[in-house]
Amino acid sequence: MKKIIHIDMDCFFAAVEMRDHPPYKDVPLAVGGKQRGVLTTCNYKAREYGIRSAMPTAKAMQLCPDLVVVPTRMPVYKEVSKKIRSIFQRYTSIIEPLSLDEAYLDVSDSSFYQGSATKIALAIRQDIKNECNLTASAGVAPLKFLAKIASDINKPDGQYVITPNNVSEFIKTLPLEKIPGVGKVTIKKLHQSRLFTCHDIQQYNYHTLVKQFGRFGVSLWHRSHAIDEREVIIKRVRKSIGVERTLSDNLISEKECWKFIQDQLYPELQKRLKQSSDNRDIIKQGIKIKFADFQVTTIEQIQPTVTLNVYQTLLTKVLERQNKRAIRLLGLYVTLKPPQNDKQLSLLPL
Ligand code: TTP
Ligand code: MG
Repeated sequence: MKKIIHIDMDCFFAAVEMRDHPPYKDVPLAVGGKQRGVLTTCNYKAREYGIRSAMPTAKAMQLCPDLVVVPTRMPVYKEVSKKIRSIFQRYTSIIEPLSLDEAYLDVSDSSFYQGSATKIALAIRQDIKNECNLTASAGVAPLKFLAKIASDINKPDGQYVITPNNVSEFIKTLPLEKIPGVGKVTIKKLHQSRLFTCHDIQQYNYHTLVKQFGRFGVSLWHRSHAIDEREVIIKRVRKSIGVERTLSDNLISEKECWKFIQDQLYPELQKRLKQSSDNRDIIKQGIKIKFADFQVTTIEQIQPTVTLNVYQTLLTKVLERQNKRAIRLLGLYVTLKPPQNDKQLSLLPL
């Protein structure tokens, strides 16, 4: 059995702001927003009012008129992120960062604290506290997805351990929406089939599940039986090459988007493709869009050679999902054929 730790900083951007401006500690605080009108995150005081990441600032202000909104300071967060990764390195070299504030660590072979993952997690959190003056939460489990779920249980500034002996008991009552990758749409469908917990999936007919949910059903069946064979991957195999831009002014019309793609993104993508040392075949062309409310959507088409025309078709199609929302980020990418020895990666995301 592996020993995996998932570490996740508490209200990361907001915590950094409170650390650097102590008066913010006592007020509801959110980060981001003013200009673009959307929040990246907020502190726990603000969460008491129902404020959440990706919420429009106007809505947050309605919920809490005293909310203090400060701009993001990405370079500072990146610096902290580097620092916490250097702390992780003290305990294991098998580290898989998921974002600036989150990582999986495999400590199965670590000799620190007689190999106690619980104590290693405590030590890491203590180091972060001492050296960054910030708090982190941790989850410890024999499987990746359980470690991630566990890190949320005693948040903030806490940790939760699922021992190999406790796995099956823990899984039984686990609500399906807690499984990373199960989103709002899927959960609705699952509930319609009267599937609420992993135990429900265990009792369900495998073939019916796969018929209803396709490949996703297979992954869900695995997770619900406590199967997650994913390793903590130090360096990911590149699955795509792309360029994306957060726009200084949100775009609205298809025409504006198309101009931006033609003039900026497409030439840049071509440059990247030329520079790329990955000499792998292309499978698909795709477009990524982030709307003003932070919802991200992508659209792809199988296409072994990159052409501008295909991007035009995809743009028209993807904007059918716009619903009058402005666009804050546009990206073009291609997906690459995996190298021959690349193992089949799991279907459920991290
Ligand atoms: P999260 O770990 O999702 O959130 P958090 O650390 O703020 O809060 P929690 O205590 O619940 O872990 O995200 C980490 C940081 O990423 C967050 O501080 C801000 C940033 N972020 C965005 O910029 N946009 C987003 O939509 C989200 C969800 C996060
Ligand atoms: Mg976090």
